[in-house]
Parts: sequence; structure tokens; C-alpha cells
Amino acid sequence: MSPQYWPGSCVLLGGGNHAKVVIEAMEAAGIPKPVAVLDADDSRWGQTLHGVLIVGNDKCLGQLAARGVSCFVVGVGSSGDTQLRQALFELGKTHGLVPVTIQHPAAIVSPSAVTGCGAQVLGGAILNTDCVIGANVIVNTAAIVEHDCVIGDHVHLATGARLAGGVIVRAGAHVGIGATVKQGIEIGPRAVVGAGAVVIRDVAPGAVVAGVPARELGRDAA
Ligand code: JB2
Repeated sequence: MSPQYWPGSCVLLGGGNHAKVVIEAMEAAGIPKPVAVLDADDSRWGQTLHGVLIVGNDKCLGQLAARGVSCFVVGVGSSGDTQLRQALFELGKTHGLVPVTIQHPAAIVSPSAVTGCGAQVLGGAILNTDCVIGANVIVNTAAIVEHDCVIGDHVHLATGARLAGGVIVRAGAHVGIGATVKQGIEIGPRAVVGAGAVVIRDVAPGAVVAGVPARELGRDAA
């Protein structure tokens, strides 16, 4: 596991449900709370989220950076489409901010697992030996990543997803809540695995699969 790294005060991008989970995971991990939340919804500005003020939208990033905020956390999750997470990750970096990596103390992480910058490994998650987790990945609550899995950047492994040994999940894919992926399977970039699916064959780039066993329902245009 890469060390959790927060060189200074941080801003949280997105102020919805996942953001609440992230704030509590940061507190549990001993990382100082964000100093501000940015959210696209102007009706939320001025409100607080677990005690942190929602100050405005992403246009405030430059101002916050100028005032000494030096790192960021992506606070949006995804229920299928990981593109907003990726866009916010790039936006934070464009402003010269450092992505904070979070490992909840109730996660079980092998000493040989490697975790990319900005990854979020939440409570009850398991990363077994020699797995590699990319940048800006969410390993959500109680998700299991078995030995030798390789998880690409911006992937979301939703709550309770289970990957057997040697699974590869390419960048930007989403593995839904409670889905199971058999050993050695490859999930293509931007693919979506539906909740509760059991994946026993490789999944093509951009494909949407669901069911037991999982079958392809369609593909994105890209
Ligand atoms: O461009 C944006 C933007 N677009 C939407 N920039 C910023 N800074 N914020 C943006 N948002 C905000 O993200 C929305 O206004 C909203 O407040 C928030 C998304 O909140 P929501 O609760 O709808 O989704 P989430 O991504 O936090 O949580 C989803 O994914 C989690 C993994 C939910 O489905 C959860 O149930 C799930 N656990």
C-alpha cells in the first residue's frame, strides 16, 4: 500500500452521498477533514456536509489553490459511469493539487498490494497479495480484490464486489454492487458489470453486462 499522503489542506470535489462516506473514511484514517467541499448544485452552497462547508462549484478551485489548499479528494462515486470521477481527478491535478489516497483502517490490505494515487480503499475492503490498484480507483465497502488482480485507473468496484485471483479490470470500468468475477477474467475499459452479475467470460471494452451468468446487453459508442 502506498502511504497515505496529504501535504496540506484539501478540498473535496462533490458533496453527495459518496462524499459523506469519504469524509468519514478520512477521519477514521487520521487524515484531516477537507477544508471545503465544491459541488455543482448551487442550492447546496452554504450548507455543510459532515461539518464541512460547501463553498461553491469547481470554479473556486483556482482561488482555493491560491489560498494554500494543496490537495484534493474526488467525492463523487458512480453508479455505472465513471467519467465524472475521471474528469474531476484531471481537474484537481490541472490546478496543481495532489490527490489524497485513503485507506480505511478497517480495510485489510496486503503489504505487497500497490495502490495508485487518489485511490479510496473503504471499510471492510480486502486487497490480497500482489494486486495492483490504479489511480483514482474506489474499492468500495467490503469489496474483495483477490491475489494478482490488476485494476486500472478510475475504476469503481462497488460495495461487496468480489474479484477472484488474477482478474484484470481496465480503466474506467464499473463493477456493480455484489457482482462476482471469476478468476483470470478481463473486464474491458469503460465496461459496466451490473449489480449481482456473475462474470465467467471476458467483457469487451464499453460493454454492459448483467445477469447470472453475465450476458452482454449493449456497448457504448466509443
Ligand atoms: O462537475 C461536478 C459535479 N457534477 C455533479 N463537480 C462537482 N464538484 N460536483 C458535481 N456534482 C455533484 O456530485 C452533484 O451536485 C451531487 O451533489 C454529487 C453527487 O452526489 P450523489 O449522491 O448523487 O452521487 P455520489 O456519486 O456521491 O454517490 C453515488 O455513488 C456512490 C458510490 C450513489 O449512487 C451512492 O449511493 C453510491 N454509494
